[in-house]
Amino acid sequence: MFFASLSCSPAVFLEIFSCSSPSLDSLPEDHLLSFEFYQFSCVWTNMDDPFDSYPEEIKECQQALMNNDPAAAAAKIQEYLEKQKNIPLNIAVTGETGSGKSSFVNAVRGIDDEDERAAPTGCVETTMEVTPYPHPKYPNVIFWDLPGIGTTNFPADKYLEHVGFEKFDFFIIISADRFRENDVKLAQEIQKMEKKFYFVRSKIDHNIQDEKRSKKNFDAEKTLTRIREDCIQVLQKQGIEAPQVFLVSSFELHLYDFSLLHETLERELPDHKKNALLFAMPNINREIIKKKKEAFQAQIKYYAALSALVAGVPVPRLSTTVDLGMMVAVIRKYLLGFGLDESSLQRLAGSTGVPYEDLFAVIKSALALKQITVDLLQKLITQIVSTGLLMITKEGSRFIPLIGFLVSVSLSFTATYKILSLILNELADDAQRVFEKALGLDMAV
Ligand SMILES: Nc1nc2c(ncn2[C@@H]2O[C@H](COP(=O)(O)OP(=O)(O)OP(=O)(O)O)[C@@H](O)[C@H]2O)c(=O)[nH]1
Ligand SMILES: [Mg+2]
Repeated sequence: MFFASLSCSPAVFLEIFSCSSPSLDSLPEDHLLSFEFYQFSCVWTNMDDPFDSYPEEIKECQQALMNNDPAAAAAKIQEYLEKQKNIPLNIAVTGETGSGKSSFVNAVRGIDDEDERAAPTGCVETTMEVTPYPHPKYPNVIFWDLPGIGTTNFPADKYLEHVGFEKFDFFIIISADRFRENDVKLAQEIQKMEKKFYFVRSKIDHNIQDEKRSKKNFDAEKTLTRIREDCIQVLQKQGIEAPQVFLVSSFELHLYDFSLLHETLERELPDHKKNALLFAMPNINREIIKKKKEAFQAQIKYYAALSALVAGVPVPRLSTTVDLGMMVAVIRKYLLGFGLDESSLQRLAGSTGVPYEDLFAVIKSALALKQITVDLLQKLITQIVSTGLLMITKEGSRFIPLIGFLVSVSLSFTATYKILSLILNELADDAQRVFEKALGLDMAV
């Protein structure tokens, strides 16, 4: 039985496992905990985690522990993580023909227009059907390329029925010029359906280039402000109260208002959908990379708990077992999220014109761009332990540990937590360096 080998009762274990603010002072003296386990309980219960959207699984997990059933507790955590991964996000992209809908759908998904998964683009390719384009790395996030309202000849209300508006989390209405009557009617109808909409003024790179060519005293900020204000005024005149307009170039998402668009969407989405949006965003600024890292970090306690609850394998020099297979899967997610896989880096080199070798040269982690295997990870962990970066044993033995399972649970939890955090930090740093190199922001290096 799970608690049979513990020197404290299930109730005490759960008190530590689930209390909102565990404190050493408040623990009964006859149940002295090892420092490691104290850390385990603190991290598990006390971390500020804005991404927790399925706390009921976690409650069920605690219940399973109460029933002396670690396998069921682990299954509940798995279920929670699986649900997190599959939270659907459906984004409708609409606007008049030629406005740049399909290009936007491709750019946000980090896909070249020539890619076989790309939405067809060009002067003569007209989007005629409602077409879903799942994100290549996060298929739960789907961008829907919609035919322009003018293309269908439906009035706004019938148009919304035609495209199946219920399934969309929000609408992006794109125009390459001032917004027209059709855009406004559509927005008003979307509002009636109690859905959100955002205006994207596309091809802003064109305007900037034109202005640069024609004006002696060219000022990019002034030009952008003028275009933004003009769009807002036109929309207000036609009856949209406080239109949210974002100036975007699908060829240069890191410039202009795309970051602002992401921030706004993130702010206005329900909490449990924020992560789905974040992971689907390309790494176009430092803030997005930082937020992805925080979101990954917030999940580590669950993986560490899983590792502690299931039988892992011993790693040389680590004096505890960890679930290496699970860790491999998690690290692969980090590589994808940060674009530190081979194909993402190739594509980044292609789209920025910075040679692949130059991007490769700023990467320091031994795991970036690798095919992650259990073997590779095991070697790396052994290396980390021998360099003294990870002192699980020493820290554990400095304190009076509880005997038996509790110690192994706490050590496994702590080891997994520390290893994943260490790897995540390194990969996030690599992602920042690659981003800076790609955009030529690394002059000081
Ligand atoms: N310079 C520039 N050109 C863009 C941008 N977005 C789209 N384009 C170009 O505009 C043209 C039309 O883009 P599409 O993405 O096919 O437009 P669409 O709204 O899907 O068009 P339809 O499917 O015909 O309704 C293409 O030649 C794109 O390359 C942009 O941000 N900047
Ligand atoms: Mg199109």
